[in-house]
Amino acid sequence: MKIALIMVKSKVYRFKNRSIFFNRMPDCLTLGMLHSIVKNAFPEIEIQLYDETVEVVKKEEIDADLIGISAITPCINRAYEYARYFKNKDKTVFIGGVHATLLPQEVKKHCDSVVVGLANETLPALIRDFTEGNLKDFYFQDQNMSFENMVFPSRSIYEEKSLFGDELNMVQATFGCMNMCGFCVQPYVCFGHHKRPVADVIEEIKQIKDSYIEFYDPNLAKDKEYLKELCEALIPLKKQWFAPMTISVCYDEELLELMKKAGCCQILIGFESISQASVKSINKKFNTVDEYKGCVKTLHKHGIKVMGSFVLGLDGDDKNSFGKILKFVNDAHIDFVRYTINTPYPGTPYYEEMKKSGRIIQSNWDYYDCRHCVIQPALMTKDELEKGYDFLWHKTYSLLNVIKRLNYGQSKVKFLKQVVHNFVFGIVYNSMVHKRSEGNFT
Ligand code: B12
Ligand code: SF4
Repeated sequence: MKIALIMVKSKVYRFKNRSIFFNRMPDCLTLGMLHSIVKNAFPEIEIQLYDETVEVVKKEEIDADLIGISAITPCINRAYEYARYFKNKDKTVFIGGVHATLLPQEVKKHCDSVVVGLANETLPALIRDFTEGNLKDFYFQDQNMSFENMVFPSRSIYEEKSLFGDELNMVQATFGCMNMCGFCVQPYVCFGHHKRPVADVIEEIKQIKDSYIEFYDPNLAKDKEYLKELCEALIPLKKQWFAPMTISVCYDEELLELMKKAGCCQILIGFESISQASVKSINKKFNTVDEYKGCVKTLHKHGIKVMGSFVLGLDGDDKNSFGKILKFVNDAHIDFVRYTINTPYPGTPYYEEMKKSGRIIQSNWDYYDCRHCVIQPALMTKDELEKGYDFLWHKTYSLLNVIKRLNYGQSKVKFLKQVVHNFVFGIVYNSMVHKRSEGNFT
């Protein structure tokens, strides 16, 4: 039996100019994990992998009995196009991923079967049922699913697809997050917050050749005791690492010291807004705007760089907010900055709330890529918000602002290295990654 697993790209987002080499760098663990799940359960099955985010996929050449498609919300329409194509060829199609988890009933209309939540246990069940002619409409992640002894992702699947033959260097120790921030899907994607045993994570990391790893956890600091245990175990491995976590870590200097010792070089923090009213509107209780600058300073003191993430267009923001944010990120000396437009994802209470109050102005999921305004902002127009988003991405990464922002007393060598790194990051993002377009591609 042959199974094809396809990761689809989104329509109005990036991955259009495939010739540019940045487009051939894999940045997702999903196919590696799905490949490993199938391979472990059914070593005899032939698995074909296609990732539209790094390669041109010729669907006419795909010949498999079972077709599985992975998509997040902004990619889901593309997944439906693929599903229609393969169903017309009498193939059996199933779809999984975040959108399928949030809106399984919608997704079912486009395929034979839907996988809801993590696929570790359900994908083998689906394949077994298919071979027995007993495929079900839905496969739901068991709420008591075990996170012990999870299979390790297949790390070399991009050897031929990517530009540099990269091995995947990402790892996930914890899943989900129950902090319930309004705009976030994490409370709903895998039915709670789950932790793998530290020993399992360490065993997996030992097998990663790269000396730098990225944690793909939504919030690695959700459980501080767990993070401490993980850090202790990471020390002998001498890896450098990056992870997303909340600002709460900045209030525990002992933990920061341990993180640094364990190889942490940068963390991503969701500051979200510099307006306390906006922060409150999304229920991000632990973010105190007045303390942001001090928190960044503390991280720098411990040798940890900060990638600051901001959500634009929250209910306390108006068209004057963008200039203030630019000044703030410079004054606070945030090392890297990311901006997204506030996007309520379908299938969450936040989306329902926006729908009820008549604020949804775009219902095509293609535009739910955090680069387009899909809801009526409270204190400005859609145009003002999108222009403010463009303004911030461009201004934040202009050479002048990069120099201002990174001038916080680090050594000359570190400063120059950071300026170059930031400048390149800015060029990449501004020219292709965050760019908005109407996306006509085949
Ligand atoms: C890496 C990553 C990216 C990468 C690439 C993602 C991609 N597919 O295009 C980059 C950096 C490009 C990116 C960009 C964006 N991302 Co992103 N990203 C992630 C991240 C951090 C990790 C994904 C990952 O590799 N997980 C590890 C794998 C193993 O888990 P998984 O993908 O969930 O897969 C499991 C299940 O979902 C399921 N499954 C998934 N697919 C399939 C398919 C089949 C057939 C089956 C059976 C099962 C199945 O089984 C898998 C194993 O259990 C997640 C957060 C997270 N921790 O999950 C966000 C996340 C997926 N991103 C998200 C968002 C919003 C975006 C952006 C829109 C905005 C932004 N942040 O800039 C853009 C848009 C991208 C686009 N293509 O248009 C949201 C998705 C929300 C949604 N409703 O879909 C997430 C969940 C983050 C969040 N907000 O919580 N992202
Ligand atoms: S802390 Fe981060 S991951 Fe957790 S719910 Fe809030 S935004 Fe989502």
